[in-house]
Amino acid sequence: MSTPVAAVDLGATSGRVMLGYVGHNELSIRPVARFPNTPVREAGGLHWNILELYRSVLAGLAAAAREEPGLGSIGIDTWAVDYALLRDGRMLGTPFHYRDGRTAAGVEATHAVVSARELYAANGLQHLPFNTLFQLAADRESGTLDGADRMLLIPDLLGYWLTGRQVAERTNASTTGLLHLSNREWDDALLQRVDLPRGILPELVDAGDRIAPLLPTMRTELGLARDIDLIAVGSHDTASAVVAVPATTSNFAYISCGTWGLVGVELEHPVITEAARAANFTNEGGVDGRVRFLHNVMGLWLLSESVRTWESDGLTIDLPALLDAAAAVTAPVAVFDANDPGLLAPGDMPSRIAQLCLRGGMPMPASMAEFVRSIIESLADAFAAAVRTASELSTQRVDVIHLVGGGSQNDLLCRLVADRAGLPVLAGPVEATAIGNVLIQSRTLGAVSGDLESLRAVVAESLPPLLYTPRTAPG
Ligand code: ADP
Ligand code: LRH
Repeated sequence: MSTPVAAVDLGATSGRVMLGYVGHNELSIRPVARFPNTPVREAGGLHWNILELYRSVLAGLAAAAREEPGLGSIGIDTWAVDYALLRDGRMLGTPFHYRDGRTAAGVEATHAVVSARELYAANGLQHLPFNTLFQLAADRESGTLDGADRMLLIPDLLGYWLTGRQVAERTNASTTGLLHLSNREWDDALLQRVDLPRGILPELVDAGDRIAPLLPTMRTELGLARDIDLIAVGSHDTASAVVAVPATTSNFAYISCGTWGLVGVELEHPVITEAARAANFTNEGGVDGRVRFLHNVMGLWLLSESVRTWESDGLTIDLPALLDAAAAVTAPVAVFDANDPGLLAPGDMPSRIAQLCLRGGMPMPASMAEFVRSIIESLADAFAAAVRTASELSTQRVDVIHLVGGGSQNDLLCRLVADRAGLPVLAGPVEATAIGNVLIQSRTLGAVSGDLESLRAVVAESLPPLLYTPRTAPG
């Protein structure tokens, strides 16, 4: 009998608490709670609604404990880069959301002392204006950092509130830009150069480590009958999603497709060539010391933010029906640059896409269905290109693309990626992130053993992905 574990996974589309069960060659997972994760704007910027989320997480965990009194452990993942500042253990202000525009000042201040090339050599990260070091630099410039004695990434903040222990899990810490690529330790020299206080950074832990037992007060709050540990998982959601890719060959690329499309390959060693930097490929830290060599493509954010705009105009949108209508479009549609940085911020997405079409002399979508078709075609094009680039830059052969996450339910997208890449696409699991989270906890508890390949074999066996065969040869 497998021990049930609880996975907390906070994505941009929703937060969820899932119960997971892993045995020798079997895995299952089911949702216990799902709740919105909507940022809040106030005059000072765009923020996490962190206390409301924490309340929802506690309610979800309490429900998990009611359903499974023998709950074995808890693991937490969220999206990367964002953090809270604390002083004497208390949170200062409300964490910023990375889509807040404040980071430009941080990029400028940082690049004034360290060039983009030097940064890449040190941390191996693609340039994203919201990488934690730029956010922290912006906070220093604005005085927000004043008085802070600790920075905790969001999963580590929630973990601290549950256990009282302050740590930084390494896969997520790798997205800060403050870990050195050579040893994945905090980069003291870089911190000094960019004038960020070393003392705010906590001790590093690895996915699979036991962080600490829950505080007695939290145990009572959750109605848990016995002591259980918070276990460090790949607390960067993408790291957890890559753990759960049901690959049965080493020649695979992955697309972790939700709000973002994270497209790349898994490597043993980083690639920090000038070509990789120019292509804006990142070397994020994976579970078990692997390297996630990937590029951030804007992802289904383009669709969800368009839907949000249409809904705020008073329209009622049924996503599956809209995707069916997009699949039925036969007119040629614009393929715009899904990587355009102008698409990052919240706001009127259809107008921004229309501007891109206009500027590129491309056909303007004439209906909502054509808009959606144009978005999906553009994403598929960017995904296929990123797979090709990942393979070329890393010399890793790719025979199959695994598309995991919420986007794997998008039949049109999966089909178009296969066609544009000229490679088979294996779609699913939808909840790859939560599954990766569950697998690492279960391995620590001893319910399953082995390397990532063994864990992936369990996923492939229990949740076989759906095959999309390309109608074209490799491009
Ligand atoms: P995140 O972890 O970033 O919150 P998810 O992996 O949960 O993202 O994926 C969310 C995305 O999945 C949505 O933006 C939506 O485009 C897509 N999605 C959700 N449900 C469906 C569905 N029934 N059909 C097609 N796509 C879907
Ligand atoms: C995906 C993700 C991605 C990061 C972005 C901030 O949810 O974690 O890997 O680049 O959010």
